[in-house]
Amino acid sequence: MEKTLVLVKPDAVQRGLIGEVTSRLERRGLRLVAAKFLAVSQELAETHYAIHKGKTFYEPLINYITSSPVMAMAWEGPNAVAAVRQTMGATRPTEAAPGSIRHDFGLEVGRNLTHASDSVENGEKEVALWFKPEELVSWGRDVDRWIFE
Ligand code: IDP
Ligand code: MG
Repeated sequence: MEKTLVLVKPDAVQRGLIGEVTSRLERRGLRLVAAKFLAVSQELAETHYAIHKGKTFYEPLINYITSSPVMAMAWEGPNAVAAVRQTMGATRPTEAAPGSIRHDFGLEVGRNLTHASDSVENGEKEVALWFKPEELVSWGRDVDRWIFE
């Protein structure tokens, strides 16, 4: 089953939106497989955002993600990567579709509330970066057959 990493970033945690983000993903039909609340270390932040090293927003981005705790979660489902990116909305809140989290709660790209893996490959890599294998819970829901075809 396709897996994706979600981070409820520091701004969303500070604003009391962990439940909102989690609720939207549950309502969508995705299945939670792992979750932890943590203060992100400099090292984890730099590894997670390595692809952005050298960009103008890299340092502010590292400061942002390490500024306050985050809620890290792994979710799974058919097309989980695309579904979760859609629920989050475009990177810039003013370009995010109405009804998406970044549209509904955000204004600025540097305070855009959430992270979601952008490809199936990165979903696997990021889930492995943030969670140990034994932290991933393999389980079934009675309702799965009414959500997964
Ligand atoms: P994504 O989170 O939608 O995948 P990326 O392009 O991978 O977006 O950028 C990672 C994060 O870096 C964004 O979510 C946002 O927090 C931040 N970011 C991206 N572009 C800018 C920018 O131009 N200014 C400030 N922060 C940015
Ligand atoms: Mg990205």
